[in-house]
Amino acid sequence: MQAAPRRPRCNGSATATGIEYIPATNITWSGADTAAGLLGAGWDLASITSAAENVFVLSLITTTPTDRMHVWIGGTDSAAEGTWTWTNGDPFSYTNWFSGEPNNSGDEDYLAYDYRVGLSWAWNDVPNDVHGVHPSLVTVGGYIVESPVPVPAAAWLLASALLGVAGMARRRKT
Ligand SMILES: [Ca+2]
Ligand SMILES: [Ca+2]
Ligand SMILES: [Ca+2]
Repeated sequence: MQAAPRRPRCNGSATATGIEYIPATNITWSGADTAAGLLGAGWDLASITSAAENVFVLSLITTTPTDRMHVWIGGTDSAAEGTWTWTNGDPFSYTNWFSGEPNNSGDEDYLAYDYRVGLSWAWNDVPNDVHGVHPSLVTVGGYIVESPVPVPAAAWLLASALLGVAGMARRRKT
């Protein structure tokens, strides 16, 4: 029996509590961080602290991804290079970096899901204005926000089931 995630969240509507994907073309990480805080007390950019939460969050991204589309989450190493933290204070333990990331290439202190055709979504450290720095390579599709609210058990059971499928897909690719 797997332990429940420490602070599970629910998938509510855009104005309810939970965990949400918010489309926002080419927004910066700091812009997304500010927008998340404006949703209300307790809202932050999302922390991804388990494989099940990773799968659940990816299921929320409704924008059809193009190669190198990025979606912001709440990780940063801006305070101390190489020491990653979540803006909501969750422990930074689970990770889902692409192979070779984080590379701090040219100074990269902000965390995003990066969609790479043939590899799907994983994490990359990128600049605050990654589209501005790489305008012909990278687009930003939006950001994930989260507030600390219990999630219905059914949502996590579904995420766990999807995780099994994703695990098989990953093994086939490597
Ligand atoms: Ca979280
Ligand atoms: Ca960095
Ligand atoms: Ca990077």
